[in-house]
Amino acid sequence: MSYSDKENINILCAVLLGHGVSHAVVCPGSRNAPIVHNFNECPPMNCYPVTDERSAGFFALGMAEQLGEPVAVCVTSGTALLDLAPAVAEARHRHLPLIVISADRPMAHIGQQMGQTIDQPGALSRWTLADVNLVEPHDELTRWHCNRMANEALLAARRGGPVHINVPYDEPLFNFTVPELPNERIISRLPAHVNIDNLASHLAPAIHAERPMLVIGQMPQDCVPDEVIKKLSPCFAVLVEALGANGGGAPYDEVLPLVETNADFKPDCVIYMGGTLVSKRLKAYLRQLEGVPMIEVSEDGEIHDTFGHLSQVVTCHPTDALQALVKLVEGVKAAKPFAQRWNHALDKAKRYFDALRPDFSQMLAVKLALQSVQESELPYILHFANSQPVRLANLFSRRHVRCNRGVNGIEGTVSAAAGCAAVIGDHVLCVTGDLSFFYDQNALWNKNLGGNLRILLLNNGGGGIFAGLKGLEASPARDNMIAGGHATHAQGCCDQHGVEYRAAHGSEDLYKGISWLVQDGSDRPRLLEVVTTVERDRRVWQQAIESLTI
Ligand SMILES: Cc1ncc(C[n+]2csc(CCOP(=O)(O)OP(=O)(O)O)c2C)c(N)n1
Ligand SMILES: [Mg+2]
Repeated sequence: MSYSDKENINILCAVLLGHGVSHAVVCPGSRNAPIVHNFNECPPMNCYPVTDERSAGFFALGMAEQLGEPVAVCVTSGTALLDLAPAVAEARHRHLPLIVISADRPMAHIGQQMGQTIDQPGALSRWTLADVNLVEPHDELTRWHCNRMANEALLAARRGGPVHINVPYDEPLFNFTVPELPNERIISRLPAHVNIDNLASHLAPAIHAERPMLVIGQMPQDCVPDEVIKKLSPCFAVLVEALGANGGGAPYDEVLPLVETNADFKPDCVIYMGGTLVSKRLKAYLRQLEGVPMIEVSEDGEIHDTFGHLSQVVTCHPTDALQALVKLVEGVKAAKPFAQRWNHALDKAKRYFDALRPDFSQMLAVKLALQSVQESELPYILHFANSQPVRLANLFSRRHVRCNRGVNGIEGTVSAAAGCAAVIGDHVLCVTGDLSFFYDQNALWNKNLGGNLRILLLNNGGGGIFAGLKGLEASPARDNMIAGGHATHAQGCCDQHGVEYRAAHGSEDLYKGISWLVQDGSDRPRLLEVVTTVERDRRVWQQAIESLTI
């Protein structure tokens, strides 16, 4: 084994390994070649080559989400770094530990027409938790500085979010002559002990309220198990979407229009925790409630006044808060009628969607796919794209769903699912709309893909979500310009990348296609393209919602 002769690279590698980082997505380039060379030489480091940096960022994000560990993504100098911006923004809003490592040229070359040179330090600082520039050390002080900054960045990533480590160095780049990595100091940070009784005392006002509501936003898998919801439901109306709960949540966005003018459903205290909510309607409903105390559980103590009436922030991890709430509920003798009313309505809506038999449409495709996953012997993780797929998940999923919901981008869904699939033996089902899929088709241009990645492509020829925006139908620009209407299909790109492909144009193809998609038996990814139209999807959706009663 021999490493680069660049001291800053070797210090960084030693510190990364010391902090337990063992997964690195590596992108091509000559400036970052010595870093990639080093990673490849370090036995504990698993390297995943991905060419398109935009996809690489989301691939790393999907890995970090699955592993619950920081994952590095290493890029060359210039625009390669900027191509990571969408994934870095998503990681920031989802609190996912992404370590961006960019190779750089000496500062003196910036703006001097030297090629592939931009001002890199701090280029993504609007979204990163730490930004460090590891200039080449030349004495003990600069070596200490380099070590300390690398440690700072990695500790910041463990707080939950992206960090940027910029590494400038001069040529020659390819001297691989150092036999060992340096023995570097590793700084650790230990968590403070959490006192559940103390937390319970902060959250007690909710339990004394007559009509307490618990709203849970996006949460990592396994943070909100079914037992917790069951234990809380005698006291709280628990509103959680498929992105939050292990059991997939409940379709409260559809229940809300049926109850929002009924005072019996109005909460008198709201506790909110987790990330973003898909439901715009709930946000609007809670925003117009006056005088209702609202308590946010926020891991880092930051304020998210999502409903406009935040009265208190409790700083702790949501799972600790849930534990404290369960303890409080255990001490309550009688169930609260408000909670029963809400939870009954939510259960009824769930049963309605479970029993629904929609016509051929993206809705039928999602329902069948989820049913098939539920019945499958294979363990499955679900990744849904933004726009209508994630909304369909909220109607039909009875298990946790992942989604790039931090910033709601339509890019990077397939890449994130692929990253997850690369670090897990389980199968991953990625459900995506057509614009999301074609945007991210370079996710398939990836050597790390195997047979555990399955993609359900809902191709309705454009952004179907725009057909539901009231007033937009008056614009002649809607279909072609605003909704990105197109006639593209996925067979070509699947063939090109060795992805097994089938299409479904009607119910019969769909039933067969879904069972082919979900079953075992391939070492290549599979993709089922369900071909519908925006109008069909909209009609089926409307019919389904209109018949819901509670
Ligand atoms: C990067 C990015 N560009 C544009 C948008 C705006 N946008 C939101 S949903 C959507 C349409 C998505 O279409 P598709 O993936 O086909 O899903 P459908 O609406 O048909 O279900 C667009 C363009 C976005 N969220 N992110
Ligand atoms: Mg579409």
